Amino acid sequence: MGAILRAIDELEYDIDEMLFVSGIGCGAWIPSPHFAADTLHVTHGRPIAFATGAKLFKPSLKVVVISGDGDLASIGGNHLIHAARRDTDLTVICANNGIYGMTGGQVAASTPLDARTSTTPDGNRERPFDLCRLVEAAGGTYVARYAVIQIKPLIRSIKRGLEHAGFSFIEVLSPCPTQFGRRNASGSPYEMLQTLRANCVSRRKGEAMETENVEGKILTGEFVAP
Ligand SMILES: Cc1ncc(C[n+]2csc(CCOP(=O)(O)OP(=O)(O)O)c2C)c(N)n1
Ligand SMILES: [Mg+2]
Repeated sequence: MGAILRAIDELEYDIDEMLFVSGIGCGAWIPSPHFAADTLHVTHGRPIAFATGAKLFKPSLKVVVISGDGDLASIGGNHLIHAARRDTDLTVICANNGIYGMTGGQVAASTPLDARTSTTPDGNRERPFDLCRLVEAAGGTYVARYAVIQIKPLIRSIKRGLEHAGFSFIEVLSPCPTQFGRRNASGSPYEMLQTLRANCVSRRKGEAMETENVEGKILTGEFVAP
């Protein structure tokens, strides 16, 4: 929330010319009811569909979708890939905690392999989507990933996404100590952030590293940028 508001402030956008759309989940609470702005808080999995309608109705509106990984990439995955394919002029910010947080910690399409969730008590056996690679393959024209602890690059990236005319997608790694951490011996919320920091490698560095050293790391940075 802080990064998004700072990006809007630094761009000196008029928030009255913006619309924030979210689905259902903890991530979806970021704009609504907290932003003093127009927000649509809609059906689970459908914020991109509502946002597309609003954008078509009033093209001058800056339309920003803010929601969770389950909302945008599990139930809402089809809307995500088709908006990317159409290069619809939206900015989609995905708070990825790798789990369905709000509903009790069920497995999501973004849950890491072997991670324990309430529906995978022995560990997740399904491979997760790499959200950025998915959106890139579908045709997104600005695609980036940062963790919540990479605050300056994250703000810069949100600004680029907002300024980009076309489909921009920013995945924000946002750990959930309550539903993910406590099931996976991830330590305190502070320790989860430290682990995240240790595991993030910039895309450029990652590409130059040996394969075995990149394993288990998360690549961050811009994957598609004009
Ligand atoms: C059509 C429909 N299916 C299922 C649900 C129940 N539901 C609400 S939020 C949610 C998952 C939220 O996960 P995510 O989008 O990752 O958000 P988080 O809470 O993790 O931030 C589910 C399954 C619903 N509200 N509507
Ligand atoms: Mg989630």
